[in-house]
Amino acid sequence: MTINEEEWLRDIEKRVSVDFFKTLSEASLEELHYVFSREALGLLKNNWTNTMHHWNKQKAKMAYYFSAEFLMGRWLSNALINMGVYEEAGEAAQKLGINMNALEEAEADAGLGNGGLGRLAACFLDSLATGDYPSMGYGIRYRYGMFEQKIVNGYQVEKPDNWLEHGDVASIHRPDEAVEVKFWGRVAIEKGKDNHNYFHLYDYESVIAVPYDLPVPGYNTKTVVTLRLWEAVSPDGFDLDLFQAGEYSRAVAKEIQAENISRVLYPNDNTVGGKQLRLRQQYFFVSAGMTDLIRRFKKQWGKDFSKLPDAVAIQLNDTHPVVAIPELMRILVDEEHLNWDSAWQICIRTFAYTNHTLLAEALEKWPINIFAPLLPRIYQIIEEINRRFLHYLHQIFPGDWQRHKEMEIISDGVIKMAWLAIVGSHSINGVAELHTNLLKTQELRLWYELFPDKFNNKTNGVTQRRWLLKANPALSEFITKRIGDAWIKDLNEISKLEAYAEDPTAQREFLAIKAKDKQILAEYIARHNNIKINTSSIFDVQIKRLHEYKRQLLNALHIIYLYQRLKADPNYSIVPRTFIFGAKAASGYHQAKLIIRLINAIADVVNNDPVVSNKIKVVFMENYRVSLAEKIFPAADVSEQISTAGYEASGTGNMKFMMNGAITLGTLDGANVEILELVGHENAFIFGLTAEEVNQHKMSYNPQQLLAHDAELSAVVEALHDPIFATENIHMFEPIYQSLLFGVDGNPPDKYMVLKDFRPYLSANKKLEQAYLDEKKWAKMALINIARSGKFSSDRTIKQYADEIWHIKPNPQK
Ligand code: B1H
Repeated sequence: MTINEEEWLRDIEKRVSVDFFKTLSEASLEELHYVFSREALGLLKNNWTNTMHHWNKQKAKMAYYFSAEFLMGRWLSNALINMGVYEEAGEAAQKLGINMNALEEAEADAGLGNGGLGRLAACFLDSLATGDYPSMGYGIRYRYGMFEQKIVNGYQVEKPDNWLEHGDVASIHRPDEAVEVKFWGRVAIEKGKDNHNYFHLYDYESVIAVPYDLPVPGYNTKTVVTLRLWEAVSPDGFDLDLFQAGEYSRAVAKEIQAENISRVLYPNDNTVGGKQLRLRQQYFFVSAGMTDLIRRFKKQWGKDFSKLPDAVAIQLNDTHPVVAIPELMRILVDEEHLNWDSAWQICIRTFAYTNHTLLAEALEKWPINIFAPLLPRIYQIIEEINRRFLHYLHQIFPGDWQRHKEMEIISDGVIKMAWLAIVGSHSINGVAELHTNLLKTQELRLWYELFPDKFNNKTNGVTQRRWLLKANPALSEFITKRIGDAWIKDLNEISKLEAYAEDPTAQREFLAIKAKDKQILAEYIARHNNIKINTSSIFDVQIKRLHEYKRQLLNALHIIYLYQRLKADPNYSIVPRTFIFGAKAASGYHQAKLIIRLINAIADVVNNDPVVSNKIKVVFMENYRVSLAEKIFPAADVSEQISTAGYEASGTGNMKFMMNGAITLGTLDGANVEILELVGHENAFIFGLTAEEVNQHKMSYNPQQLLAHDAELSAVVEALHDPIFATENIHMFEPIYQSLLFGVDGNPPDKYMVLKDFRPYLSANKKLEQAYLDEKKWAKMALINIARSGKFSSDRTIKQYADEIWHIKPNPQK
């Protein structure tokens, strides 16, 4: 694709005038960004409509990705890059006296997700479009996304994320395609002429789901995939009579109730809150999406629903959209009058479920007393699914009551959404080899015994187009100069870079690029944190959600250790290091928030100590998000992936670091295991307990005993009570101290084995420092990591989903 610069400039000027009644010089950066984005939309308009027409005409089998989260980040630059007009658009902007960078910075992130799970969905859309796969995403258009994080006196403070403040830059509002979603009400049974029972809902409350379509253009292809996000609106606005009577709050109460459904993203990562509004969100977008895709199916196939599994594949991103299974049953049985057995076979063949976590607190279990009144017919259907399933189980394992009890979909007053997902799908996948194996042998062992053929692995991936090509232009150019640009669409090509791993020119050039990227980040940190950092120090980075299992605390305790050593002996030999953190804690997760406070306390002490601050610095970067991540990954030397083994299902940041030439300092957890398999122990720093050892130690581990034999570690832990760090009062970090030594909230002491892994972590850190001193060796390690990162493209992941689960084929327009 190319753009006609003159035309483009004229259009921009016209749009500014028509949309904002301003001249170019009067327009704000946000307004200019808006018109640029709408202009970019205009560029892909034909490809977009033709993509859908083409697939419709061909009756191509479609994959639908249902997800409560799509963490898209910014749209404009990636769209321009994928369309191949980024440079031309930049030049056009320059002619208007606007810097493309400044324009980009005016765009708010679409932060409609929490972390890895939501970002994975966004990477998948990029890979689906680039791979020409007939597909679509369905989700929720949250009015407020992931909260904005401020750090005030070292504490996290949350502000609403008003991402639509300056308008919706890239999506198309389609009220004419709105659908109705029904909540509450009662179920009526009617005998039909055929003597069958027919069910329908009455006295229900309607909410209207209005779609907004966001185009995701593929790289160097005409394919444009649609992400359809639903907004909730009230069917009849507000109550005019009450309003006339002066009862303003009551007049709008119903409207607000409806709109609350898509008001805000729940900021929980790897935990569930069990709130009724969350269930309303789930059913809302799932029901709207199902209605929408059935409508599309019928246009092509009429009422021949036996064709549904050949026309449609639905991927359920974790259990959040699992009500889709009983919802499809409801549509097929109640509305389309199929018999139960045929409908059920269609369901199983249509759905596939991805599990993203082994954490118990993330498993969704809906209390019947919340679920049944809100979705009475859906509840009945789940009861029937459960009844039939137990009957089946009884035939396979007669008399094995213990097993039946553990596998019941409804028991102890709750509905187990993961069980429903497994029973109602033909595919269940984990997101990394280790994770899938743990599912099979532990968490889902009974299910694996029952349905071994349903289980499979799909190791996660990330799109190299955002995380390398866009985020790190200098490194991208370095790569393309040597091996050509085929890696942009086929990351396996990047293995050709390995020929340069020992090439002195390549090594020197790589180090120069890394130095430059570090300089850029250092300037950002100087501006935002007012901290001056040493750009030749090791940039050691841990950026991810804050969770105890991810063990930011281990990293923090290591810094306290270094501080104490340096204080005791100013000549203690250490390679200068900058510890960089970025993390949001769920608003209700007190322990996680306190760890943020601790990191900031350590930063204050370390950065202001005249001796220590020459050797180490600590930076906590506020409001970690996709656009900030794009600035950090290129500048990293070290990738901290230090979760307690067995807890991080996969991780995807680990892959982004690898592509950008950072070396993994990590445990044998999630996809780290697969990174290690590829690069070997010579090119990664691996330490700590294995998942198996973590399990074995669970019963016997006693951190107090461990501290009794380790005076240095003991001093590190005691620092939590030291007024040097605990400046407000010496008890401020008591909950962290308690959790390490005694356990809190019914958890065992040091549940995540931070202290157990401390010494091994220390040794790995020492080795890493030594390796860093040898520049050439380090450059070689980094280049090998980049060259072997091909596996971790989401293009590979999507191809596996397409070939092995969805059975769909690339289908580009001619
Ligand atoms: C992951 C979640 C998650 N796993 C519940 N589970 C949520 C669970 O709002 N909720 O209720 C939100 C998110 N997120 C992550 O998925 C894993 O921890 C990562 O290891 C993995 O890389 C990522 C993508 O598979």
